[in-house]
Amino acid sequence: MSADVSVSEPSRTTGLFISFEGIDGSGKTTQANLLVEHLRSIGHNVTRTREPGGSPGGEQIRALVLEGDAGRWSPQTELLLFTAARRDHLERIIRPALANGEIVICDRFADSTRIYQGQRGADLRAAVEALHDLMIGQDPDLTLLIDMDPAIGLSRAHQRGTGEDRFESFGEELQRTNRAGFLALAKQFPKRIRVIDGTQDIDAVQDDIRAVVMAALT
Ligand code: T5A
Repeated sequence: MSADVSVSEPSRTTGLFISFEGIDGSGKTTQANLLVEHLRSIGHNVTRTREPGGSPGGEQIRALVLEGDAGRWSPQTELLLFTAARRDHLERIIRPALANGEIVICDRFADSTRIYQGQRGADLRAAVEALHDLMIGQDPDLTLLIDMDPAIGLSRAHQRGTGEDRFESFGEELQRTNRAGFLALAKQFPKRIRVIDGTQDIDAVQDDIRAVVMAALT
């Protein structure tokens, strides 16, 4: 087989599930897009998706949870909505793509629920895990956690201007708590979650990400 053919026909027969995580505005979307572009350019089949959303039903739930007043939903109701969206997304998009041998790159997954909902009440983290085990039962093979100063992340997220700002309206203190929570998760799952320094320029962050992903693919 020539070098050209091996590049255009990667030999993966089982999929690889990669998620991006981090606080709001940490650069997940930018980095996920660059990674997808790179992996496709070297011949991989990639499904690019996101949460909340990713499937038609999941996107409808996305509008419910991300728009409106901060107090629109209680943390418990949010947990149910995010889990419902994730279940639909898994059934319709993620599992079929993985079964087809594709690399799935997902902008946020269950770790976001562990942090954004699980840290908002004493008994909520246990409820998040129980519901995850019952209804989702799967975590990514690899999670890229983009670590970022909360003030910078929040100012970047505010520039987005999409109206999906319900969580950012909780303010910088929540971002600080969430950053600490993500870093603690990375210590809890050191094999799956890799911490990337998001304060570097875009290309340098991407270089670090590619090094981790290419190692996972070999
Ligand atoms: N949520 C989600 C839950 O509460 N529970 C859950 O279970 C799930 C799944 C929406 C919200 O939903 C919550 C968490 C969130 O609050 P989201 O759509 O992923 O989730 O929202 P954000 O994280 O806020 O997404 P953003 O698009 O704002 O941030 P990103 O994707 O982290 O950042 P990105 O790439 O869009 O970059 C933001 C800006 O910074 C610039 C970019 O060009 C862009 O302008 N930038 C950089 N500038 C300088 N240097 C760099 N290295 C840069 N990288 C990016």
